[in-house]
Parts: sequence; C-alpha cells; structure tokens
Amino acid sequence: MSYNVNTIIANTEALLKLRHDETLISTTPQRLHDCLGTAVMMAINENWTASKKRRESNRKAYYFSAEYLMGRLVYSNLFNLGILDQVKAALAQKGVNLAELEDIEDAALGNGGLGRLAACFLDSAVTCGIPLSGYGLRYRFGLFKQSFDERGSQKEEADDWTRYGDPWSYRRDKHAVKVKFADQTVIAVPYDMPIIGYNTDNIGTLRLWQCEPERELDFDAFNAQDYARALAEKNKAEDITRVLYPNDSTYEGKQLRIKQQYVLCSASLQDILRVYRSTHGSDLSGLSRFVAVQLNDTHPAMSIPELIRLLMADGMEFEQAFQVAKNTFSYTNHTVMSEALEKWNLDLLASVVPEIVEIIKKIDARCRADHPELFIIKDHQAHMANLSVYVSTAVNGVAEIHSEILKRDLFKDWYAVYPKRFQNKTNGITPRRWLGLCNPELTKLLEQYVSPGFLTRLDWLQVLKPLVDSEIVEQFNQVKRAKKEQLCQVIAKREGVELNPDFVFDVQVKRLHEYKRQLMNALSIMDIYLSLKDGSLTDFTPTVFVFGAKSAPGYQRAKAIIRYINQVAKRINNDPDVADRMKVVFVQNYNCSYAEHIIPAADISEQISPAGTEASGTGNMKFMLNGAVTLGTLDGANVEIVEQAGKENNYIFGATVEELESIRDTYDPMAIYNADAHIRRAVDTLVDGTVPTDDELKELHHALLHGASWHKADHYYTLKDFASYQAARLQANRDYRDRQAFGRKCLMNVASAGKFSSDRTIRQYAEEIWHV
Ligand code: 26W
Repeated sequence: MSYNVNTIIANTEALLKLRHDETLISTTPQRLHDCLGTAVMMAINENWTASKKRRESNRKAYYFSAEYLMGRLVYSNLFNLGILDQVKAALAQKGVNLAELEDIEDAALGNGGLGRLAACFLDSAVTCGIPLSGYGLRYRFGLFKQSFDERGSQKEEADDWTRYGDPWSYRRDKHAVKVKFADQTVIAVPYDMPIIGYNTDNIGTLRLWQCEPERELDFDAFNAQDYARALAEKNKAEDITRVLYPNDSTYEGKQLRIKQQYVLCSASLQDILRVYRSTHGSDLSGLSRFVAVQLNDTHPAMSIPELIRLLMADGMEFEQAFQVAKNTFSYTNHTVMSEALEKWNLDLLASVVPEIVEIIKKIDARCRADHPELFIIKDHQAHMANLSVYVSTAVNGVAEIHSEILKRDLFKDWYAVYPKRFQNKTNGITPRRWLGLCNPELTKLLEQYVSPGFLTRLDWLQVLKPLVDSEIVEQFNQVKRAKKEQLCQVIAKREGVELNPDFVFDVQVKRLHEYKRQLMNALSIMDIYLSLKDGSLTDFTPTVFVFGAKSAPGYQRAKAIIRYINQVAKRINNDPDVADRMKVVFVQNYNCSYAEHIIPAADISEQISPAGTEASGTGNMKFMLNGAVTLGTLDGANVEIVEQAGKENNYIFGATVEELESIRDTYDPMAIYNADAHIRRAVDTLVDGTVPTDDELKELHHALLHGASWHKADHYYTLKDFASYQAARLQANRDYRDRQAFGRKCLMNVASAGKFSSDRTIRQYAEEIWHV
C-alpha cells in the first residue's frame, strides 16, 4: 500500500531529463506537473490493474454523466495517496515549491453542481469500496475561462485544458468502438482516468470518450489537392467532443448536443456489453443482474432506447429488451426548472439517430397503452425525463424537499402510477477535497478532538458538539483568520483588490442564474452602502462581500447581473467614506480550485434561492463543513443543514415553498416597491445613474417590478424576500461581533456536517438502488 516517494521523485526527474532535457529546478510548472503526474501513474499502475481484476465478474454500477468537474487532480491525488506532505517536503529539499502547480489548469469538464457531484461520487465510491465506474465525454475544451473587461462584462476564452499534456489519463485504443449516425460514423476512443481513493489500494476508473474519424485523411481528396475536403471528415468527427456546452439549467435543442449525448450512451453501453459477454457469455437476458446504470439527469437518457436497440440487434424481442432496460437503469433528477427539461423534436432527433426515434415511439406506444394519461412523446417531442421515469427501477431527487416536489409536482402523474419507484438521495460532498485538502489547518484542529480517520467517517464530527467551549472556539477563530489571510493574498494577486482579513467574509459562489438571486444579494449590498452613506446604519461590522460565478455565454440577463455587480463593486470600493466598512469583490474565473481557497475563508454562506428552486445545492455543504453559517432560505439541502445544525446556528429567512405557491398568481412586486423606501432606493440604482446603466439593466429593473403573470418578469420573488433577507443578514452581521458566540455557531455547523459526506450518499445509492 505505501508508495515510495523517493521513487516517484526519481522517476519525475528521469522523465524531465528524457522528455525535455531539464531538471526539477530548470523546468516549468507545466512540465513538472506532466512528469510528476506520469511518475504517480507509474506508481499506482499495479494497484489499478489489480483493482480491475478483483471486480471483473461481480455485479457493478456505472455512472453515466455528460459532465465530470474533477478540478485540479495533482494535489487531490497525492493527498488521497497519503503522500502530499512527503512529496512537498522532498521537492522543497530540492528547491522546488509544489505550490507552483497552482498554475495548472483544472479539469473542468462540467458546468457546476451536477458535474462536481459526479466527481465527489467517484471519490467516495472508490474510498468506500463500492464497485462504481464512471463513463463520460472527453471534451477537448472544458468550461470556458472567464475574465471581466473594464465595464465589468464577462468575456469568455477557450479552456485548452490538455495543452501541456494530460498525465492523468491513458488512451486505450484497443477498446475503441464505432458509433453510427445518419450522416457519419465515428470512432469513440476511451481515455481512462484512475480514481484514486483515500487510504485504500482500491483504484477506480473514469472512462471518457473522445470522437475521432474512421480515417484520418481522405487521400483521394488530398491527391486532388482539395485539402479542406481531405480533412473534413476528421473535423466533423472531432467536432462532436470538441466542447462542453456551457449551459447550466437551460436546454438547447442542438444537433451537436444530440451527437454528444448519443456517443456517451452508445459507446458506454457497447463497452459494458463487451465486458459482460467476456465474463458471462453471449446471452444478454441476465444483464441487469450484473449491471446497474445510473443516469445523471437526462443528458444520458438516450441510453434507454440505445440499450433496447442493441439488445434487439442481438435478437431479443422488444418486450424483453424493455424489461432488461427497465431493470438496468435508474434516473437522478437535478432540477425542477422547466427550461432545463430536455425535450427533443422528433424530426431533429431522426435526422441524427433515426433508429433511436423508432424505439422511443415503441416505448411511447407501450406507455400509452398501459396508462392513457402518461406519455413519452407529445407535440412531436420526446420528453426525456418522462422516458427516464418510465424505463427505470428508481427515480430520485437530490434533497428531501426536492424529492417531495418531484412527487407532488413535476412527476405527479407518474408518482400516482409508480409510487414505489420514487426515492430521495440527499447529495453530499467528499470530505477529502472539501476539508482535508483545502483546509489542513481546520482538519488538524479537529483531529485533536475527533478520532483521526474522521475524513472517512464524517459523522464522527458530532462528538465535538458537547466539547465546544471557549478554547476550541478561540482555536477555530484563529484557523478562520489564517484562511482569510491566505485568501486575501490570492485575491490581491489575481484580482488586484486588497482586502482586510479582519472583516466579515460574506460569500456567494455558484453559477450565475436568476433563480440563485445574486441580484438580490447585490441590491442588499447597495442598500447597506447607501444606509452607511446617509448615516442610518450605524452598527455595521465591516464586511467583504465576495462573488464568484460564471454565466452561460448567451444568457443576457445573467450577464447583465454580472456587469451590475462589478459596477457596484467599483463604486463602493472607490468610495473612501465606506472604505473602512465594506468591500465588494467579484472574482474572475471561479472554478473548483478557486473554491478551495474561498470556501475555507468564509464566515457567511449565501444560499438564497427562492424556496422550491434549488434542487439541493452542494456548495452550501462545503461552507458548512468549513465552519461558515448559512444565510439561506428553506430550499434544497439548506432545509437538512439547519435540521442537523439547528436554526439557532444559522440565519434562515424568506418565504416557504407553500407560501410562494400560494401567491404564484397574485404576486405583486410593484406594491412591495411602492411600500418600502429601502427597496425603492436599492432597486432604482439599476437605472438612476448610481452606477452606469444600460438597456439590459433597465430591463432587469422592469422585470423586478412586474409579477409572475407577465413574460418579462422576475419569477424569483426577489422583492418578496428582500426585507427578510436584509433583516437576517444584518442580524448575522451584528452577531459576528461576539466572536465567541459566532465562532460557536460556526463550529456547531462543522460538528453537524456528517450527514453531508458523499460517502453517506453513495452508500445509499449502493444499498437502496444498485444493490451492489
Ligand atoms: C440541458 C441543459 C442542462 C444542463 C445542466 C440542464 C440541467 C443541468 C443540470 C441539471 C444543472 C445542475 O447542475 N443542477 C444542480 O445539480 C446539483 C447536484 O445535484 C444540485 O445540487 C443543484 O441544486 C442543481 O442546480
């Protein structure tokens, strides 16, 4: 089990010499990363092979996901192997600082929560010894890199994440498969990434497919000197996995997206059938006894008709193939937002994968025959969520409240027919990356009170609860202060903004979306600013407001919100009147690695979506585990967070799901605006010149003031929740001054975070859905 650090360093040096004629000292961070990564891959190779062997003939689960937000792998792999500190020390001795690898790009093959959840699940499954493999797509370009221009507008740049090599995966040509479309046939080539568990010899696999042409070059065209045509087939194949769609929670009916999804489904299923046949023989009727496939949202839902197609091509009747598929698949829903639900126009679908459409029609006919009130196809569109509910063993939401909403609203008719199919699996996060790695200082403190090993038994943290006294709180506050100092350095370097670590750190980091209400946060900051200016707010604890968020490139309202927040930051940060009391910073290119710096430094975690809109949230759990209080609504996993940690240790505000449902058709924001001078003053800064305005900000202003009945409206109840938000926020801000009492709240959150380990989540999937 123990890995020899000296060998890894020696191999790193040998590789640097061989490949680049360089040494540890003379090389670049990129080359050091590439060679160190390769040396680690050499070290784990035998264990990886042995892990695969051990699992060969057993029942296994497979996670199908269009996204894996793995983040930077070098530190987490070394950490999980238990050699991060040793490698750091060995390199330091040779004059190299491992922190140089902060320059290495994240593997950002995901947008946000859904992709990061997939990455946490892989870590947990391997660590817990659960046989789970991942299948996904190896996008040439991951999520775009973000920067802000002088006006504060988001600019996007391609994320060429493999430019300096990708030491963490092996190409496996021998397992390449063909995938056929109406207009082209491509080769899907697998790249395997080892999933290195924590404190275990067990190594899992994430297999990512990359599209390539059947032939690299059309020689006839080449000889005819038609070079564009000679390369056309290659480009057309490579286009399929060229780029991750940067949309989070908005559906786009794009042909290329169908192709991506179909490659994931078809290649992965072909691979699973190959392995099945090699161990269990050619009769596929017993497939579901050995294979469980989890569909991460509907993005891989074409797997259902594709498996049926493959089974029928093998000679199976439709009805039996349907049963095998039904017993093989399970489906996780990650959103109730209607704009995110995938519906494919049948003509579009047929222009890409005609056989799949025929099978979906058969499934629809079977469904309607049994249950006239249910459907898969409607208005010439295939509803992928319905398909996934109909042909699966289990359907789950990702937090209790979300799973209830699925049964009550989104899948009401389905729940009536299949009540037993519906489950809940509250999300989790891996404590290795989100505590051990990103916050070694807090981990060390906790080790003094909780038995070592709690990173794999996170529920042990609860032994802290009766122990929380003034001494522990004092130590905790010192750790928090150290993490703030570290973050201040990172932000000074990257954003050029100087922050004071004595301030309260109030943080909202997540994708930019109207429903996440970053705008409500910004309006509240504006209200605080103006109240400090006019002298009406006197007892304000100095605060840094931190934002981090990417907007989908075509989502204009979200981009306008980014611009507004950047303008608010500029205005406030340049006003000497408030310099000793507030700062606002919107960090650029928020990603996994940035999160690892930001989250441990937070005092207040902003989780402010209107109740019923955020399926779960997982950032909320990361903040909790690192000792921040939640300023949030009763939405998603916030509900369970306060259930675990106590309302008295968090700041809960806003309308409940039931309240919002009851005012859905009568919500009148204009009345609220007219009745509340603070709201009026804050909202009007969108248009009154307090910050530079524009047409989009005017549109936002307009939307905020109009109720749900109008199409250009704010459907997210910003003004409805504003007053209670502001009250809760100012309460937290005052409470902070009692450093003992506030630190105690933070620690009670840490002590209560056990439930939110993805180890717990993945065990529930394994026991209650996959039966592995
Ligand atoms: C088709 C476009 C599209 C792309 C992504 C639609 C939907 C998505 C995802 C479902 C968006 C997503 O990441 N959802 C988040 O999933 C997390 C993990 O379960 C939850 O914690 C978040 O609440 C949810 O927004």
